Amino acid sequence: MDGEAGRNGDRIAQPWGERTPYGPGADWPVRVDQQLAEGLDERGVQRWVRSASLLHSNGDAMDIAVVDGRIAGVRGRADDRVNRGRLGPKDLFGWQANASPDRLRRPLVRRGGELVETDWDTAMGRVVEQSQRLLAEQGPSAIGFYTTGQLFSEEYYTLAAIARGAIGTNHLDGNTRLCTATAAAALKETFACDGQPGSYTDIDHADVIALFGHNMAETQAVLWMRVLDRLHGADPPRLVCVDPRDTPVARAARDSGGVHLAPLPGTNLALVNALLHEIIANDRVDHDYVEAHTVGFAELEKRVRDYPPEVAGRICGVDPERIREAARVLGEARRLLSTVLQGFYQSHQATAAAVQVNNLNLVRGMLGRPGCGVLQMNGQPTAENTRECGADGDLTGFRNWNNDAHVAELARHWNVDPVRIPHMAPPTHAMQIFRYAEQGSLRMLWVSGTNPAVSLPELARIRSILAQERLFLVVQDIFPTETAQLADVVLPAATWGEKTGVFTNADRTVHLSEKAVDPPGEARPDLDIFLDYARRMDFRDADGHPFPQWHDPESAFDAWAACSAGRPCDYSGLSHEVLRKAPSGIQWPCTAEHPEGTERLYADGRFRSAPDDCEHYGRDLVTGAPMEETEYRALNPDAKAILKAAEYVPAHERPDDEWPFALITGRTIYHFHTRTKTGRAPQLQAAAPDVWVECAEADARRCGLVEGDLVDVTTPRGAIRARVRVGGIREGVLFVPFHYGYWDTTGSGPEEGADGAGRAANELTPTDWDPASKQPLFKTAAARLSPVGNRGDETGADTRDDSGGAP
Ligand SMILES: Nc1nc2c(c(=O)[nH]1)N[C@H]1C(S)=C(S)[C@@H](COP(=O)(O)OP(=O)(O)OC[C@H]3O[C@@H](n4cnc5c(=O)[nH]c(N)nc54)[C@H](O)[C@@H]3O)O[C@H]1N2
Ligand SMILES: Nc1nc2c(c(=O)[nH]1)N[C@H]1C(S)=C(S)[C@@H](COP(=O)(O)OP(=O)(O)OC[C@H]3O[C@@H](n4cnc5c(=O)[nH]c(N)nc54)[C@H](O)[C@@H]3O)O[C@H]1N2
Ligand SMILES: [Mo]
Repeated sequence: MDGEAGRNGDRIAQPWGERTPYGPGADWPVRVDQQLAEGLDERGVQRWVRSASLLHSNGDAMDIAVVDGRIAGVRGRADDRVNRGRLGPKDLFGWQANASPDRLRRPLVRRGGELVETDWDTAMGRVVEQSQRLLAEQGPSAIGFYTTGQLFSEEYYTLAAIARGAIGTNHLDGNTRLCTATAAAALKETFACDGQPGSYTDIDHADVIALFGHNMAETQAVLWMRVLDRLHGADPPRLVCVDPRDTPVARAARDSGGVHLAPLPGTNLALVNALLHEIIANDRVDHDYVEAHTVGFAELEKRVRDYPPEVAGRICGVDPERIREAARVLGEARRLLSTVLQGFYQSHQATAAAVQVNNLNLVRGMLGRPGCGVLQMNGQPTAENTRECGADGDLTGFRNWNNDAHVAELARHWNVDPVRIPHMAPPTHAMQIFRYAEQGSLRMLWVSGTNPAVSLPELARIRSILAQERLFLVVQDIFPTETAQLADVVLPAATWGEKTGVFTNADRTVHLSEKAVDPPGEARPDLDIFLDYARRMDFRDADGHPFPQWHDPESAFDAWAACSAGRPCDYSGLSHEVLRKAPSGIQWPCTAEHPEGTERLYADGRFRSAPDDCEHYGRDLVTGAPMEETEYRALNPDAKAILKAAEYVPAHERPDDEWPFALITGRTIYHFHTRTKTGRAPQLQAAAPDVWVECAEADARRCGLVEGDLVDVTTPRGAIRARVRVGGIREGVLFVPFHYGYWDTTGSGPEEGADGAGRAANELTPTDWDPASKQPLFKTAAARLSPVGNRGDETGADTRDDSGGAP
């Protein structure tokens, strides 16, 4: 399928394609990427249907090619502000998974221990019967929902209304807890409200771009193309990269005259505190900005005094001179763009460390102007919408669950009694929902659009929770996943390209994704499934009308837009029709007064942090203890940004004699998560067919290992077997990609890792989370490496040696 049908060369070997250099302040040139089915050329395409990318949070606008009612390829949209026509490898090839022969086509129910096909009436009948029984016997707390960052706004808004407004359970969260909970928490701590301050166009203007625990080259390939094009153009920016691995970002940072810092995993906070120490000690502070727009500077100054580069250098295992050098680059920046992602978010002091990045930009006065911004990144395509719509631990519309006026306002939108909406305690976070299921108080769990039997930590425990007899497990997915195997009822969903809805990327750009083809078999859009459940449950609003009051994507969107009006994530200027006609995606807030949307938040130095307006009163960053309303009023009466400081504390699990390595986990450019889609796209699967473990050359030598050797990686939770990749990581650290579960994506059935052993990284990870955001620690564990004594062969495509497009 590559070659003729794809423009722009072999995008497996050259993931970022050709360079289109540009200089500061110029428009990013257009480059249209396209991939069509083998033998098809453009003239054969019958229809192009508008959509955007679905295998990351970048929001690349694309059109879906349709031939004879089937998806036959994709093309980037030249007009769009996000990608100017470009697509990454996952989007160029991933669409093939839609037509995979093992898509779920009919509902399944468990009968005599086996999952068997059935009709919708039978499957939904079981779900309704269980719900009604549990509501009668135990009340709403017996029921929980665990959803995703991969559905559409309309679907999340509906699910939130059903869970909180109709059932009245507090147990609703998204896999966004594993993903962007810390992004949201860090924004809430600094700005007292979620909402991405920066814009992707900041890349066009920045003279320094700092990436904190963010392997943008592999995880937001199109945004990285934008950075590469700046690096190849006139007056290029310098990069700062903070990552224990030698990623393409790290290499580009060194080549740009910037700095790569490779701290020991779990020491980010000490490192950023030292950067702040240097910036304050050398008076690189914008005192006017700090004075006019922030509170908390004195405390921050005092706190970071304890972190001179020598101290942080010892904690992080980094040369203090490198820390000084990085602080100089950040301190001399005229336009500083900072980005943060999982290397910071999936750690024990996640929120504390991510907040210090906000502090860096605030003390330098670098916010709300072109090139000056913070991107507390998202990961999943619609994680932003999960948060906005409140299908996670947030109240719909960035409302404050702890503010009765906000709850009442939401109740008015839904036309339900405010007491029905749980708000006496913070919404239950996902790790706690699983704990309740383990302990037996939660008896029904409805999982939609996520595969926790591969993606949650400590899988042996997760499997035993999900497999319990007493837990009624509903799984709504498009494939027979590891999680679906454990379900009592499996509901077959339609997915991207088969249903219509709205989604929003990491820089608040809203796109409409339209239905291009019919879903397979009896599969139905998630929205239809949720609404069908509501009707069968006969939920009613205060006037006795069926609740939710909406019935299709368009009416659901309009209800959501109305509910968001006046809140920071204001969609009131948007509709399906507006988005269908707009040449490009539009950034919220978008209102009648600002129909073009809003490029940057807080450009006027005004925040949504007034005590009556804010989404959250904040927490103690070290313990996670929530602040009271009165404390918040005293701290921030004038709606400023908050500079919050925190001391470094070591991770709970650190390497020792028995477990000598620090284990981190993450991603490769070719796969998305548990590979349910990318594992079914032949080019992507061939590029990275099986799990591997990355280790430093010195460590390999010490263990007597060479490239391709088979090893067991063991932690106190479990073991996996993988082939060794040597190099590209700091000594003492191991990296395992988390994409590989046991279910075969190419045929249909169980498949195991090299040599028959387990291969999911989460067999190894601990049940532990950041106290503020409650995000699990996928990047902190202590591990052991033992050779299996079987000399290996190839480990698959290797992005380390890929210089395609690298500067
Ligand atoms: N190809 C691809 N792209 C994706 C996805 C995918 O599965 N595949 N998933 C999407 C989603 S949902 C997400 S959330 C994003 C995630 O995007 P990223 O956060 O960029 O991806 P990760 O590989 O999880 O982690 C980033 C880096 O953190 C580093 N790291 C590990 N521990 C530490 C530490 O203690 N400190 C520091 N400073 N760095 C550390 C790792 O070495 C890794 O290079 O990607 C999105 N895009
Ligand atoms: N060790 C380790 N673990 C991690 C991470 C890590 O870095 N390391 N990262 C974490 C992060 S950031 C994330 S985001 C999670 C991701 O973890 P998951 O959410 O479990 O990963 P996915 O494979 O994306 O699961 C999405 C599921 O939804 C299904 N699906 C796709 N489209 C639709 C649809 O339209 N409707 C429905 N109903 N289903 C659909 C897919 O088939 C798939 O089974 O993993 C987390 N786990
Ligand atoms: Mo994520």
